[in-house]
Amino acid sequence: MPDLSRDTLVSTLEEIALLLELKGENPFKTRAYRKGAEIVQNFDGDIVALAAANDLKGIKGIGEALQQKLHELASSGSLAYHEDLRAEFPPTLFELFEVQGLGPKKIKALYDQLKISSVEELKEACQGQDIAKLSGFGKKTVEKILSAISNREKFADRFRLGEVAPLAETLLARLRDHPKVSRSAIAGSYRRSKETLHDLDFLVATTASAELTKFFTDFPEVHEVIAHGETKASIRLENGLQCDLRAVSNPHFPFALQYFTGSKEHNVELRSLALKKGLSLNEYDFTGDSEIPEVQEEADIYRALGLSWIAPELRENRGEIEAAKTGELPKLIELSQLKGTFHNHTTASDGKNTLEEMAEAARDHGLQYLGIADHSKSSFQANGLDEKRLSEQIVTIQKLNESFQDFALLSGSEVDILKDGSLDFEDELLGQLDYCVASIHNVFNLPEKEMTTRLIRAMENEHVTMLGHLTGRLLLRRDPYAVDIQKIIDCAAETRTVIELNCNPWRLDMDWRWWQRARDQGVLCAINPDAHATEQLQFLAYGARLAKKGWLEQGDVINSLPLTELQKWLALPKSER
Ligand code: DGT
Ligand code: CA
Ligand code: CA
Ligand code: ZN
Repeated sequence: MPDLSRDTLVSTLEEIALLLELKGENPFKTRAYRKGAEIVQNFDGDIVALAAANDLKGIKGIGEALQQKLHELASSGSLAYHEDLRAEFPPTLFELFEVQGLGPKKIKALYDQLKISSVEELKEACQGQDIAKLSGFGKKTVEKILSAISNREKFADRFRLGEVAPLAETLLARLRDHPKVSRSAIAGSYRRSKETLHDLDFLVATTASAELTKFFTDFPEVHEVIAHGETKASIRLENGLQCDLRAVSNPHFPFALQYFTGSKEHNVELRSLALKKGLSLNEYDFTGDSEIPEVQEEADIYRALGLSWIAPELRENRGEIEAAKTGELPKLIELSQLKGTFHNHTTASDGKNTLEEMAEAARDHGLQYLGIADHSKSSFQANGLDEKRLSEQIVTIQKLNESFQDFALLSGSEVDILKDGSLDFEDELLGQLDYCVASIHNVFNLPEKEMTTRLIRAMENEHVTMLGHLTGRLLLRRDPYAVDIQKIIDCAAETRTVIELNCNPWRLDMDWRWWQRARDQGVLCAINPDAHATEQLQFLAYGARLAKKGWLEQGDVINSLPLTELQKWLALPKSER
């Protein structure tokens, strides 16, 4: 079954409604699709599975025609009716759908009245006078559209780590398994675990480079061959991602791996260190007047320069070379050291799996505890729990826990931080939980000062164990909201509030660039997948990678504690943690 989300069903129906509207079709028909989208959005249950099983009969507001279309979409991953409709419009029109803040009404006005059917045309219009004639396009709106367009340009050629990782590993395995490849790796920003990437830099050691570049450009995923030479090739995949391959000899491999892992800034420092030792370092080898060190693997290069091997995540020229000189590199946290997690959802709010299913998946992952933090009542769009449902969940979890050995579910809540910094539940109820994650899910547009005060007020609550997804950013999609992160770190240190490293590949929030500082101030990190389905527990791997990038060690990460120690820690008042 195609891996298709509720969002896809909803956006497809909405798009159909809009296209019918643009065509000037009967408004009843349009309304039926729009209503359908709304019903699918709010349906209490696994609507995707029901649609795939053609089991939508009896759902009010979804007629037979719509049932069939949803079934086709959910079971095959596409819908012929939708594709045909799209084909009636210039393909560039659909770019407009990707501009943040541009809803169906506005797109229709632009298309009908100004004949705008591409982002390029929209940009021109926004810079000129014409657009002011349309109702609903005041100065502020136009500014917002222009900034959304510039965001789109900025992000156009980047990809989220989690979006490329599965494919990257598949392609790497294919190269590794080639009989004429002795070593292989993905270098570049992928190896450094950057949160977003421009391209993938594959590297192989081989004696048959021409055969390998051909093998690479013949991959079935290739959309376009950008360059194809004897030892180098570049391809673009169907999803737009560029992949480079360099084929080198086995002795050159460690040098190429070091060089193409980057970062550029790290390499500049390293080369100047080499020069001081009378060695010149490039992507092939060491040269120079000094004795040439023997190099079998990457660590030998660092050792030759008087450094311990530096984990790729740290190679951003943020003090790692100095630390490697003095033997003060951190002993980085490992995925295998995580014993549990706190921020996870179930079908009680907007998750896809039940408590039992989530618990089973967590045990399969080898975790000792799984924290359940479903949404609170203000997040009604996510079916947040009210006081009664949360109290019931606490009891259910207690009962379930009686059936486990060496494993426990923890009762938590992802409680909404309201606009003024107060919480969505009273202290009395929060006090009955094992812990609580406090997050912002609405009113994102406060000025920085107010937003910071809002978060600080939440942290000052004794029951707030940790802050969830600190800045609300969605990588390559939505900017972080305005917040003074240094002040938040100060307050976290003072109030002993943990800060989450949200591992959802869209978030990876708090940003890795802040963790070193937070750790220095004694702030603890919780690596949380924010799992909305059992398979999303795998996001922990991205969290571990980004935690490394933030220089974190086992002792900085609260969910590296084994269950019994964690329970003792949770039982302490915040001031003693
Ligand atoms: P990105 O933009 O996500 O692909 O980031 P990277 O770091 O993967 O950048 P990329 O693919 O352009 O190059 C991979 C590595 O190769 C880079 O991190 C360092 C090295 N490199 C590439 N070009 C240069 C250069 O002109 N000078 C130096 N020193 N290093 C370079
Ligand atoms: Ca790259
Ligand atoms: Ca590259
Ligand atoms: Zn959340």
